[in-house]
Amino acid sequence: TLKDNMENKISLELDTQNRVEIYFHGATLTSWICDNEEKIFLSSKSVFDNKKAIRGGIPIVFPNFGPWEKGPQHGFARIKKWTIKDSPRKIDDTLRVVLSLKDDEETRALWNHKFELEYQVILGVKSLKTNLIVKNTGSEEFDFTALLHTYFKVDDIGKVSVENFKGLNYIDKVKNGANEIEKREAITIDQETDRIYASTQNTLFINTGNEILTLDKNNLPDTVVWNPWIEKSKQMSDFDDEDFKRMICVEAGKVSSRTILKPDEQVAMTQTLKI
Ligand code: TA6
Repeated sequence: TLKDNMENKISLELDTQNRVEIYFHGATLTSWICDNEEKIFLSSKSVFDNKKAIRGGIPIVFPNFGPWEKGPQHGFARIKKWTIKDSPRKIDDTLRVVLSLKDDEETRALWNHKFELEYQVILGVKSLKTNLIVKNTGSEEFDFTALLHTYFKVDDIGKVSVENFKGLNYIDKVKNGANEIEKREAITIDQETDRIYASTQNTLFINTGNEILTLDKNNLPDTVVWNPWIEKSKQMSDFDDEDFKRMICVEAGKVSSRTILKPDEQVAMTQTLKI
């Protein structure tokens, strides 16, 4: 049921043990309580000024992953105000809300295309599905990259491992974009890590130290693994110096190649998190 529908965010409560919180700013899901436990990391220093991207949660990266010449890095979707397209509704044993973002003068000034984004958030018992649909509502084709920049909450990064990447190519942004191959069964984090794995499996396993969280994805072929570690944490004003110990980003995306949409075409990209 829709609870405390404030002007900045909505909370969806499936039952007392399972609920999510979504800010209209960037349609940023900032909390996923599952079996009464928070699974998503949100920085205690995150700025909620409806300007800066929220530090944590699941920021939506569109129409560009990474730096670009048309505005802030990672595009404008995560810093625009989204609206409710379909109010929260019970569907079988899940609760679903749909949010949307359409082009406006501000976005067209940065990136001159007409689009509609639809973001379906579907909360189930022990699962959270997020489906991002990109529609080209204009008269010319455009291309984009997109990604769900999910911050997972962990107790101790030293106990975390991420699996199912062995043998895959990755771009190592910590080594000036060097092209490497993952040799490990399990990715562990003991230094700044910022890697773009291409053509990854559609099922990934995140061992948070407490449990194995499964990330199933569809039409999100790439996966970014990021932890800022010590130095980068100090450089982020909206992130505690010690917060690198309490989070890991495993980000399902479509970023290794640009997706082209012709007029009236659309594409859906889905991530389902399960305990
Ligand atoms: O997803 C990893 C990354 O691209 C890192 O390089 C780092 O920049 C991170 O995103 C956070 O970016 P942000 O713009 O949210 O500070």
